[in-house]
Amino acid sequence: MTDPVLPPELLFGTATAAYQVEGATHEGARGPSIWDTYCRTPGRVARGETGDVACDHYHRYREDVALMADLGVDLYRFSVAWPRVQPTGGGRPDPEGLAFYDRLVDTLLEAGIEPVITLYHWDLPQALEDGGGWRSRDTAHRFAEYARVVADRLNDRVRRWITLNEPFCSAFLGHAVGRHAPGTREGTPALAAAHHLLLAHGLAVGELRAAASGQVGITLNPDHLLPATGSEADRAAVERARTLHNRVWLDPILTGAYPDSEEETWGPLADGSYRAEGDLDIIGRSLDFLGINYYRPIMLRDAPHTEADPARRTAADIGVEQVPFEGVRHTTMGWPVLPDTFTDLLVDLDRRYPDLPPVLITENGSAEDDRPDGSGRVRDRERVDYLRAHLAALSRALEAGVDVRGYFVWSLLDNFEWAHGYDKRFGLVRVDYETLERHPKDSYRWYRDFLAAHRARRTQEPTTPREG
Ligand code: IFM
Repeated sequence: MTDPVLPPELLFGTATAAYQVEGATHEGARGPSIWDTYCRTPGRVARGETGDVACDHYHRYREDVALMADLGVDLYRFSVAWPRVQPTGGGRPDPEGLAFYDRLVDTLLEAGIEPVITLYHWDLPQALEDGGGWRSRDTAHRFAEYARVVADRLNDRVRRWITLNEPFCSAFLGHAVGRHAPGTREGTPALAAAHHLLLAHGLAVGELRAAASGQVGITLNPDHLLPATGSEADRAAVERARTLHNRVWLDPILTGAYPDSEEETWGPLADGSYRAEGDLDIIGRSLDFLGINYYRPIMLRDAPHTEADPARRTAADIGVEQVPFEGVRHTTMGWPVLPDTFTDLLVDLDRRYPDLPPVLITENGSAEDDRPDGSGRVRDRERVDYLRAHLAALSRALEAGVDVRGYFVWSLLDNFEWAHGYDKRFGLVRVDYETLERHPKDSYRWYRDFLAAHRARRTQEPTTPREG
């Protein structure tokens, strides 16, 4: 397969998140986050691994920025660790915590790379969890204050802001499935968490607009959901899952209303007791871009609820079951590689949401079983094929009229893959966790060549300049 040719104005980057790469969890006054606690709870994370050291990006960020400069990316998406900035989730910021992000932003700008900040990539200060966490409305207000602190400090240099990363995971993997921190299995409180995350997003949009002149968006991970059969029951199962995975996020943010499919999905759990008048006006504040993370489709069939009594169900117990895809390659995450579904998802979102803002693909990539050969080289052909095929799929979405402005590979580095620990490797750069040495993989060299050709077209082809 040859490399796809994408419009020269499309921006490219790589992405990481604080808890997955920074390490240095005891540096400065940083407080514990819910992930520090979760990692220390026996049986939660594979092999008992933690983000304590991770890739040591906190100390090695200069080397990582140099790698990105050599790669030739336009953008670097990283997250700010809330407990590094406000150790207990409120009050006076820790100067040492903020200073780290100052240094990182300055180093990026010196290297000609635009910083793109995610304010929340799952590391809630533990002190806030102790007070109810995302189940509590107060956490949304604390988040807005934190957003203001970071924006006041960095808005002179940062032009693109992402409020939350994948609130679906925070709310439902965290409070209903229990596979992410804080690791509980709840009903209505998980739906309250979802609402408060949305409210936190909307309040932060207000703060960012007041403090910063840059662009503001959110990153969601809408799923491309397929029914296992054409039966009425399987199609209804997909619609329930669409509400849980996609609509409960996209509808309030883009249309200012919750979907009418909530009752069919959650019954009495979605009692709305946690919603206040005016919340939807805040949640629906207009955005400059929508971040979308995409990796793989999901196939579903109708299935019995785990719990017969609707009042005792978790918010994830919606009567659906995943069905494996046969005859396709799977990554080491067990995710099927079906790039056409990336086009389908983007086109589908564009049709469903007429007011869809310009899109940034804020994550896309694959975890592979890549190992160095005798000479230390990582020949990760599967990752190159994955990225190439997904870029070709993106190009088809653009041809179909979807307004996509940027694309980020997940991830720059191998890193801490949450409950899976360190053995799921997504990086363009291999990290040797014994020595913390970085070793660019073949996919890094491929992306570098791809970006060089892309940049060359910028100077050759006349483009219509546009914001973004
Ligand atoms: O590593 C994660 C990231 O933190 C959020 N999006 C999905 C990635 C791969 O699972």
